[in-house]
Amino acid sequence: MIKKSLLFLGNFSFSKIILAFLSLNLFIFLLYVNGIESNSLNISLKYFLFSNETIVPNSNNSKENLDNSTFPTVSKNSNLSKEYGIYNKTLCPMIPAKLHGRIPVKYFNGTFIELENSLSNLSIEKGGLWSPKECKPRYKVALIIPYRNRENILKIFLKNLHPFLQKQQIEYGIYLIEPLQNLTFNRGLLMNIGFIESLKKTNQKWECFMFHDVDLIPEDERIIYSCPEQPRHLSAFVTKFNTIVSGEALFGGVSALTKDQMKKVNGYSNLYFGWGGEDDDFRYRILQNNFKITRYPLEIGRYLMIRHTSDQKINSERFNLLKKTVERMKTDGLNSIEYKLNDMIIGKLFTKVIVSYDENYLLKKIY
Ligand code: NGS
Repeated sequence: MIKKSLLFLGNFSFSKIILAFLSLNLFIFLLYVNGIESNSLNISLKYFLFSNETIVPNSNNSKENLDNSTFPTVSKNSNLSKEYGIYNKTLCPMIPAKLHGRIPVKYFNGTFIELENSLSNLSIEKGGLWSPKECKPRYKVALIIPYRNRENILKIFLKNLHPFLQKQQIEYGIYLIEPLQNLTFNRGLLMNIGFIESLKKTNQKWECFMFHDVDLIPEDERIIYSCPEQPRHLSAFVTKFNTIVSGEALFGGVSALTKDQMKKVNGYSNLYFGWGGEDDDFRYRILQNNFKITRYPLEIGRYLMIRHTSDQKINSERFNLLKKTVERMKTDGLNSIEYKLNDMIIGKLFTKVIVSYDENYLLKKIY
């Protein structure tokens, strides 16, 4: 009798173990079938199945650390702590402590190699990418710069902007978008291409975009290259030939939008070939979508425009186009763009995207 019951008990626990083992396998299999394969799940499964290291829950609930709380804190010296080490860092401050006020623009007239050498201590990664090492960056920012035939100005831009951005402790990338020589320059279209290509190239990394003219250099460290809740016009006061250009109705020069805001307004119009109007069109789109444009005050929002001769022809159609901005904005922009990517050059200080487009085709497509 006792022998029989022991046998029964033995059989019972053995079948229970088998059952538990099968259920665990089934559970893991179902998770994969359902495509539930998030990072955190991977990390915890990795731990559960293969590790005897303990995950210490993040007990620091200060405001700064809340955004980190989804990441497990791993005991020091473990391999995983090295692998996932970045998650242990605290967020970089919203406004870095070392920012002072006005800064002089540095001029540069050496070669590109000399420029690269002069910036070699900044640890800029290929393609003009950078991220702070001492903290986890709050903002991932792409600078989109329509560009053609401005080598000397570009050197001054890079000489000033790389150290300026690094002081802000943001993660950033610098993208120049250049049309083939025979094409009419189209600033809005090039901004749209920069938005699309910079996201494609980085697997959708960027969250915030600075649409930036190459001839504008910030003159104050308190101009933060991040995206606040509303679109921001950064170059609110531009010193151009010794006079200050400013106005509530302007939105060109340097402006900041989040990825979502850019998508919501369908980007820039693709139809402004030549100088003028595309920034006014963009501003109408933003206001029409119930966003408010913010600006820094006169003491902060200061840029210097580097002198150059203009080689762009003025777009005589711009006022006609502006009359129909609102009517057209849902069908003319990111969702209707067509271009050819001719080349992508990964430089030491920037990524250059070389493109071509068919002016007549794009204009006919809408009208
Ligand atoms: C407006 C242009 C804008 C231009 C702004 C500032 O008149 O595209 O001047 O120009 N709009 C039209 O022509 C419709 S600036 O002072 O930078 O030369 O951005």
